[in-house]
Amino acid sequence: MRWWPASRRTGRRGAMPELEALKKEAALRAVTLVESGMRVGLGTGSTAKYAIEAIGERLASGDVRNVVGVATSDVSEALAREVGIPVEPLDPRPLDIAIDGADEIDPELNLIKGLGGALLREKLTEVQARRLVIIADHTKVVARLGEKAPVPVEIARFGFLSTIERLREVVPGGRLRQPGAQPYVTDNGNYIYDAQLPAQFGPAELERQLKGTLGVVETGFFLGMAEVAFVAAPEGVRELR
Ligand code: ABF
Repeated sequence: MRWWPASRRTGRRGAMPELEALKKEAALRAVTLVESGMRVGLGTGSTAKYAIEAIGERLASGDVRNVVGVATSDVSEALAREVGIPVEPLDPRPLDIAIDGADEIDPELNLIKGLGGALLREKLTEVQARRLVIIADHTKVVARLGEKAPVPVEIARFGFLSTIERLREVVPGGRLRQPGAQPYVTDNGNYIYDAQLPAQFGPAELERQLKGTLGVVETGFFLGMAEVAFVAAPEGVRELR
């Protein structure tokens, strides 16, 4: 079975066993929503990995039939194939459901995603899902976005140094940093930089400013997209809506 880092960019290894068990619980709860004949958006990350594996198991057991996956990264596509989920490319048809992890979940179910490096394909896929179902452990729940994580910004590789300069004018305090020793190259051949967020800011306004910056391809703000989040904690799985 493929080894799946918790985050392809930060290289954070799989979390402690009990946290992994919680992530798996959240994933299994979400996968109960998958029905025969569905087209399912398959997320990226160590929590989404459990959902992909569980869908594969339900297909193998005959519990569901004719489920097709649309993957949000090369890694999730490879895992889907490995567990026997037929995979199709994203096309204009709506998806019945998409199941994915997140880096932060606020009380309004606004999300920061993309520290796994797949934000562009995730957003392109998940915006076409009738239902976006988020799965996470309790450490991802925050009172406000930016509390624990930066927001990743995918930028075109061509002229990226100029884009970085433009971004430094937009990001509060100009706090923009490369996530590692080298720029992280996404599946789409773009770079990802992380924008540190201040205590007070408006996510929708900042998203508009970032997206309006020449050279920016997409951001890790997923605002108003999720229908429900299954969040696993030691006391059980909570359903946040
Ligand atoms: C994907 O997986 C990304 O949007 C997000 O950055 C990451 C979360 O990773 P993990 O589930 O491993 O914490 O959903």
